Amino acid sequence: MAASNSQSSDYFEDEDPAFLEALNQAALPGDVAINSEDDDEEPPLAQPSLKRPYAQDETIYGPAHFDGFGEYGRRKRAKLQIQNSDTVASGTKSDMFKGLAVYINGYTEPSVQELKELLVQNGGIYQPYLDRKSAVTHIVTCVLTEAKTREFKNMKVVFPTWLTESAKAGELLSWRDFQFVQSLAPKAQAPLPSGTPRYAAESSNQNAQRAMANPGWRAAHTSVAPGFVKDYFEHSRLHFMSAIKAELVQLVKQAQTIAEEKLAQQEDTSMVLLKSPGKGKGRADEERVIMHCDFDCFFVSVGLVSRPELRGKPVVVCHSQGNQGGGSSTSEVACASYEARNFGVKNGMSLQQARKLCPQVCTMPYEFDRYKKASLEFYTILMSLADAVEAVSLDEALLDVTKAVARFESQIDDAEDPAKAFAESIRAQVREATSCQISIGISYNILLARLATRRAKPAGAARISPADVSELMATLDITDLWGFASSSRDKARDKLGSSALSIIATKSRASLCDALGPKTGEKLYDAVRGIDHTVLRSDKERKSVSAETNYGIRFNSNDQVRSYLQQLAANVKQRLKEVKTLGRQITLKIMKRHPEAPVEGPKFLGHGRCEVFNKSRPLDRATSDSDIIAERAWDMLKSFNFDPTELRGIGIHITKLESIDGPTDPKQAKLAFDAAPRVPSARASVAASAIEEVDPDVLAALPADVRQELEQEWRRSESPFPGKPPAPAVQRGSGPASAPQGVFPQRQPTRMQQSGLKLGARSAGYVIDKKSLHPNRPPNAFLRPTDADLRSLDIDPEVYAMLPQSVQREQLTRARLTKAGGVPEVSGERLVLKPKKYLPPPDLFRQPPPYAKYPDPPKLRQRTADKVLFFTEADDVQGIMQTWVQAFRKFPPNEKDIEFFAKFLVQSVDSKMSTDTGVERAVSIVKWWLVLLRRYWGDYEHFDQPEEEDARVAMAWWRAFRSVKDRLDVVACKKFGGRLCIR
Ligand code: DCP
Ligand code: CA
Ligand code: CA
Repeated sequence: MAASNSQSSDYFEDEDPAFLEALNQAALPGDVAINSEDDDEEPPLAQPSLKRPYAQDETIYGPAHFDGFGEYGRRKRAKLQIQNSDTVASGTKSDMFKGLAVYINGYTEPSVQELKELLVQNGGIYQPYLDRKSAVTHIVTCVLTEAKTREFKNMKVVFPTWLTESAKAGELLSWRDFQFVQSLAPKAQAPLPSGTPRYAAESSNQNAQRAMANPGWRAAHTSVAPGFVKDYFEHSRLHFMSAIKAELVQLVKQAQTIAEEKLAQQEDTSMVLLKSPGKGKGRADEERVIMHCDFDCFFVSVGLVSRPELRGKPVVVCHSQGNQGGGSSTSEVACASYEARNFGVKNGMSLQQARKLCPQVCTMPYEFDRYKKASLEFYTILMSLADAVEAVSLDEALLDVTKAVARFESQIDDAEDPAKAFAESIRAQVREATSCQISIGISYNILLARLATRRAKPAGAARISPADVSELMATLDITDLWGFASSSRDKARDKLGSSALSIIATKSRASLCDALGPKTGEKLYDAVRGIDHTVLRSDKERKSVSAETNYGIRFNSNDQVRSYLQQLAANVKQRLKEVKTLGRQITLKIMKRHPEAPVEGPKFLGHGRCEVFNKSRPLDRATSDSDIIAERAWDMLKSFNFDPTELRGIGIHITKLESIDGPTDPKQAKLAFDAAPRVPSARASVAASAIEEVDPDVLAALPADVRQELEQEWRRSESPFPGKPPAPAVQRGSGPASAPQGVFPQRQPTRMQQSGLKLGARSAGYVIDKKSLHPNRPPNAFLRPTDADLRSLDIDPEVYAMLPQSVQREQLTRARLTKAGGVPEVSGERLVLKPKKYLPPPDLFRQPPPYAKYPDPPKLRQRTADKVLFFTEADDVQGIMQTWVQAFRKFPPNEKDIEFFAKFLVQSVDSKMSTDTGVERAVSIVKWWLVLLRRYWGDYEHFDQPEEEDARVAMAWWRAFRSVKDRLDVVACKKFGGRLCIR
């Protein structure tokens, strides 16, 4: 191999004479076959005798060629050949393997080391790499996975015996005779007498034989028995398990309907009506709250409800054998109680085995109807509480409760972990309804929630937060992760040396994909980092899209009503658009002042005591057209013939929904035609208080103290509109559809929104964040104004003191509004609270945002788990490198961080395991570092006046860079005879 290639390379600095000398002098096996006229990157050719019979297959069977990888590859391989030649020097025996370049795959017998020695001592080349850059003439292996079989299908794959037998014979035997064949076929079977079916050769079940010999028993227990089919299906657990999958959809639907009806009957609908402040929207993945709910030993738990005497005992559900008997039964244990599990009894085990482990085990029969009943209760509760529910099985469901937990949090006082408190409340409700325990795993994605359930069981709730992930994963095996079968475990053991996640966490994405296939590899790479993009597919269907208003509804004429309906319809249209849905039916809800209620109720602009009327009509077609909706609503409203001044609330609900793309989704299609709208006929309701729908802009335009009063009032109120927030399919990662807009769409953000206060229209799905509202102000303080305050509002304090409190409030509020200017008297004309556009005063001085400070500059090492090195690929490291450099723009880099990076890079280049990718990776990372340093401190690259402060930081960075580069060069010189070229 001539050292003629002295052109500069991407990876190495100029030639190192000592290395070139070594190269020149090394007697490299395979040199002989190289055409020295040719490109010096040509690999050794295959042995001529091997080539000949395959001349026509040259392109397939010929050795793989070096490609343009360049100097690094050449040197790497040259180095390898020097090593090969070292082995030669230690004792050449023959040159029978001359021209062979052999790659040894996986575990072999004899060992790789022995084969390697044998090969090289007899003139062959051992190739530890198998990539497109390597010259490999043969692959030696004892076993191949399916993937490898495909990968190697065009190569010469042989058993190791080819080499060992050739060595014994003293000549190269034909590889053909040792060609590798996968031994998938079962061991050769002894021939059976002709005409005998193979199963007849197996030993027979003596018990069955005996039973079959008894005609009476046969008549009663086999398929000839009357009602056998019916019985079979009634008692077959497996049939039940598969049939229930189909039934589950129906059961879950039923649960949703029941849940809705229950909610509608509840007095306090605030849980349902209040929506969190747009929390679902654009949420970071890690802020989601996903729960995995699963019954503890489901069949047993249900069975124990009617058999309390068996509680606390080892019990199993199987085809009942009574408390005795069954010792020889092959009946399968469907479910074992935790007490039985303590003896080692498991679901799916034979009863016989269970009895061996636990002779006193009690058995219970199947009770399929009861399982369904318990499941219906379970789902009814979940449907009423969760934002989205995915039914996994009768005893198991996945929930997205992101918003539900936020609502829950706003209603309880300082729970340490609101998600956990919410889970406990779900558990309590299920326990109450079914007398069974469920366990709940909580986390921010499905994968982790499922893992959390294992911690939670039995009878508990457990949460895995981002900080727990690496520690948890380090204790697990691949099969502990949901969705990874034992085949993945076997592949991981075979190709990665281990199926422990602590080991898998150190592997690159590429090597996982290589070992397990791209899809599983990617999934596993993410999973060990606690990442799971699985979408929760909600079975909780959206039944309606609506907009309701019941605050400030005061009209004088039908024209006003009509134009208001148009606004409301426009809002509904917007909401339909957001969820890409059309509707086939409209329901108009009207609140009319109760004949006995005062014209202006106690609450300012509230709806007061009302009668509620509903009317539904089909729309001619599935639509979201606001004109059609408004017109139909107007027709319906006209038909009531109400006096417009009596109206206090208007709501439009669109039901019988279907996807905007047409009813392609069978669920949606069904929904559009099946789901009867559960609209009660016109019913009067006495609404004592209300939840107000108010435009946030209107609110923002009010003086602060008036606003506070309204806020206080609202917190005490509830709406007469039973309904529930629609439940969109929750798209993990992308977040659900955006929070619905206020009644008046396309408004600018309000002042309150701008100032960060979480307050706005109830219809817009906001919740008042109690803590953010005037934390230091005693409640009701604004209700007790000082005399001076009152006088400043032209109110006589003495008169004020004599008024009832509700009148006081109204007086006060109105006076303040009047003083604020712009709000007309309530009586007379319809009150139009026109929102004021918020424009910051031109001369308003705005504090510039403060500079971020790093009181304690972050340590790079903190970014990774201590035990598990979580980045192994250039992409990962480049990202971290960038974060590091950016975070330390005002600081010199931390010595420990430099050391950390240096070690990582040196390892990449130097480790025994280091491969081409190791060096490529190190080079690309250091190059990226250089880019970053030049970006920020390019002027200081060759600077030598350390007095300036800026220079101090810059020079520290450059020093760090050079020191790391020097260390890498030492290694590179040792390994490859040249320094790395980074420019
Ligand atoms: N089942 C079965 N055969 C099996 C496994 C389960 O018939 N091999 C049935 C009975 C179980 C039910 O499915 O009660 C639910 O299965 P789970 O895997 O959820 O197990 P358990 O609910 O029994 O126990 P736990 O969830 O507490 O581990
Ligand atoms: Ca279970
Ligand atoms: Ca289960």
